[in-house]
Amino acid sequence: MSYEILDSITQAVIDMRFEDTGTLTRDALGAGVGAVEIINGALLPALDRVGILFREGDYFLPDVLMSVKAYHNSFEILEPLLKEGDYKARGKIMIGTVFGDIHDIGKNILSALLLGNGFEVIDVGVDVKPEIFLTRAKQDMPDIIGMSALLTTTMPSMKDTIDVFVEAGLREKFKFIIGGAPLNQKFADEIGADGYGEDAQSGVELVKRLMGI
Ligand code: B12
Repeated sequence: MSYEILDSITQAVIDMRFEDTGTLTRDALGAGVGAVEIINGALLPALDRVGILFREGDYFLPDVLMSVKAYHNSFEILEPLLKEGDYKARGKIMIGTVFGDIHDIGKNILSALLLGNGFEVIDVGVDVKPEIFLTRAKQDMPDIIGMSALLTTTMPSMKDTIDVFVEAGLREKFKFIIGGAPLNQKFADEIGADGYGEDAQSGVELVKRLMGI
């Protein structure tokens, strides 16, 4: 039963039926399917499929945007449920999408899962210049700074950001973690990041490891 509902949500996102995604998500929750299960079992596979349709030229940007809107109609119902975890903050995580890049879906999922796991999250948004990461970090003093990039052309901005902290003599005050589809551990090692998470769940586990939890 739950698999059928998850498949229906996946298909509704792919088909850009943004009103249906909200209704189906509520139905799934009513049937006892968990928020994380809906994200991992329905929403993420849907976006993967949309990505393939886009790459293969079957979908154009407006189609992708409408699918993302359909995704949001589901995710905004799930997000508050993810935040209902233990609220005693276990650490402060700053997260942003790097300069030149406006992809924020992965970043938002990681933020929501971190909140759900009891971390305080400071989301500095998208298209964040290295200097802004530095200014905000000095202001909010997070334990960990997470950077997201979805474009190969914006990956170098991750190194630029770490370099700005090195130049300011503040590199050792913070741990840096990175993620996003084009990245890997090798790239993280090359730019001197403290860790790489291939998906939001591994991002949460990485954060816990770095915090010694
Ligand atoms: C949705 C989307 C868009 C939307 C973004 C909407 C939004 N609000 O984010 C829109 C339509 C705006 C868009 C625009 C563009 N896009 Co786009 N987009 C996508 C698409 C289809 C899905 C991306 C996505 O959200 N995936 C789902 C999320 C959940 O995955 P994720 O971000 O990787 O995150 C997961 C992990 O990586 C990890 N993670 C992510 N961040 C972090 C951070 C940390 C710290 C950690 C630990 C983990 C972590 O956890 C997440 C959950 O598991 C991809 C194709 C694809 N399948 O990847 C193309 C894609 C990324 N886009 C692409 C391109 C080229 C563009 C444009 C340049 C297109 C254009 N010509 O205008 C613009 C760029 C705009 C800009 N300056 O950023 C290319 C990139 C190619 C490349 N090699 O660089 C892709 C791969 C499509 C393709 N096959 O060509 N895009």
